[in-house]
Amino acid sequence: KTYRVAILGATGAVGAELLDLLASRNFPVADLKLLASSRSAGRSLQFQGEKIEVESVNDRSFSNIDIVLASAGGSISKAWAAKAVADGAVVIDNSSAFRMEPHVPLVVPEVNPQAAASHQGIIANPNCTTILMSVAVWPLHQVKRVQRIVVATYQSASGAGARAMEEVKIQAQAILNGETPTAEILPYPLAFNLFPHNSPLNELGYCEEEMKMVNETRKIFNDQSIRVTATCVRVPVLRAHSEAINLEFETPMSVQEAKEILNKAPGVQIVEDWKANHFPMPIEATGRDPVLVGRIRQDISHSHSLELWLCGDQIRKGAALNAVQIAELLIEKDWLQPPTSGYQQPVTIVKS
Ligand code: A2P
Ligand code: 11C
Repeated sequence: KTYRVAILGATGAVGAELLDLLASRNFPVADLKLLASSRSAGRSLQFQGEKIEVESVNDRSFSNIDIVLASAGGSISKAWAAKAVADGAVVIDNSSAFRMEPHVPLVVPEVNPQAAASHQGIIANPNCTTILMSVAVWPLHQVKRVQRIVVATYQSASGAGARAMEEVKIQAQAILNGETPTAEILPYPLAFNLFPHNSPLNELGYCEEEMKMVNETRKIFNDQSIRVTATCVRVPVLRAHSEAINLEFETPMSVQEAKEILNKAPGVQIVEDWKANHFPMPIEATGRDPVLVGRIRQDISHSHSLELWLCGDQIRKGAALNAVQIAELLIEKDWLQPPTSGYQQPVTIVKS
């Protein structure tokens, strides 16, 4: 069986990766529709050696579509997801628009695949930093409960989109030419610099990105009591995020036990060469599927805690790959059936 697929945001960084993954994973595509803004209408993109014209998203875009992979930002998802569902499609949404709504499953296939079964037409792909962290932490949490996570992120430019990636290169070139870099997409020059994540701050001093890590982790783990605190930072790396994670367990977990668990964990690859001081790096995570985990060590300040370091391709497992894996899961489990009544706006919306 094959499926009619639409990519909303096909010209973006995640859109390009979705195209690549659908081809390389031999996703059963019957027909592919590429959607973006009117700016891109008429452009062509390659899929399996064929040129497909990009269309400006419109009222008729979702008729005869089975699966929509949406990655054009929250406002675009809010504007179009319900329409796509009403037209009979299932929407796998990469934006934050629906993640915390109670009736929308928030899915990392290695962690909570069963959550996808109860979808009402929209399934949310978590925030990239949360996906990478949950793939590494969940298998440990299954064996010995993690009661608190303290995480610091080192997030690449790709998280701010394709144009931000281009901007960092231009900024780097400007600096090398002895010029002063300018910033239009990013809030400040990122090349040879870093800055705390620029999403809106709440009254407690946490930015939205940090609160996504708190709230999304709880929802994915289905554990409202797990305590999470995060510091999110943008760094001048093109497309892989890194995270320094401290895990406090209810009862002690040894480094050896953690390594044995992570060695068998789906989606994880341990990268550790202590003699060479070689551990996960963004350049080695780039273009790769697994979350690279290393520097697994006892926290010398707490007998129940471990430290670890990870890197994962933000565009791939942090976004496009996770979305394609959700689509594959729906097909494999026969959970794709369109809802009979369309997407229902829930009465209460839990704010992230
Ligand atoms: P476009 O290239 O036409 O602007 P990124 O996150 O890498 O910046 O990509 C954002 C994606 O979302 C792009 O494909 C972009 O298309 C798309 N997009 C942005 N605004 C709209 C819109 N108003 N309608 C549809 N797609 C949009
Ligand atoms: C970043 N993670 O790196 C963000 C971008 O909730 O999907 C994606 C925001 C989101 O800035």
